[in-house]
Amino acid sequence: MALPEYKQAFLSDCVSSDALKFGTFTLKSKRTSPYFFNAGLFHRADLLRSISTAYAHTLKAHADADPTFHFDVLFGPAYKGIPLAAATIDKLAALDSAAYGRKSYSFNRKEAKDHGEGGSIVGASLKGQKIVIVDDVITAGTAIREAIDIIQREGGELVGIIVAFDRLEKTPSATDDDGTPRPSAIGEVRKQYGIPVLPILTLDDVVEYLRGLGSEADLKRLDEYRAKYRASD
Ligand code: OMP
Repeated sequence: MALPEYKQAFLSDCVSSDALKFGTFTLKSKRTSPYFFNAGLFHRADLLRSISTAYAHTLKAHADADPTFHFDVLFGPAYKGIPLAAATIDKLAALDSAAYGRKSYSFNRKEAKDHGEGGSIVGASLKGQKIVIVDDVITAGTAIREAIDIIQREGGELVGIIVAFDRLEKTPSATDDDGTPRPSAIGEVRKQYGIPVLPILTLDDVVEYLRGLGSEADLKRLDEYRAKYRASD
């Protein structure tokens, strides 16, 4: 099935900016991966616009498909999530100002402030609000669980997570290539919290893209990697 226009546009920006690279990379999990997604490269103005527009479309597509889905605040965990949340809420309002023009964003301070307005949240309060987290990549799930803890501590209700890329990879274990089916960290978060975790792109999208345009050698390495580490959900 052809990718929606906004995914195609984002994928092509990922490749042209080198945010998505093919080669040999060592991951946090120590796995050797034939590709790497680096959201940190989206610092140029046109690329920030590209990634935030793609996040906005991803969230809107979900909300359009499920009329029971509502959120109040887009939360960007410090530091990487901060510009993403601000830029994405702006793009959502541009896509549909009636639906999103009065939604808010907020983020946490890394260190709590003990003077002035106090507290660790900057922007909209999370208390009693329906919260969506925006994050770049979830691999082991450490960072996202910290963000979920903050929301719970502040009395917010987590209703969804948007991420730029889902590697569709099972969680690492001591016997990493033992062939045992295991879920991904994203799959575990979905199940544990009963919420949608919505990626702009997945590894499957990249494989499809390479089938059309990429090198045969890259495609073969990605196919092999995907077969070896594919998550059970
Ligand atoms: P955790 O979910 O807390 O492990 O955080 C995700 C981390 O995975 C990021 O901070 C990156 O260091 C790393 N990463 C990517 O950003 N892109 C990839 O394609 C793969 C990884 C990774 O190391 O698994």
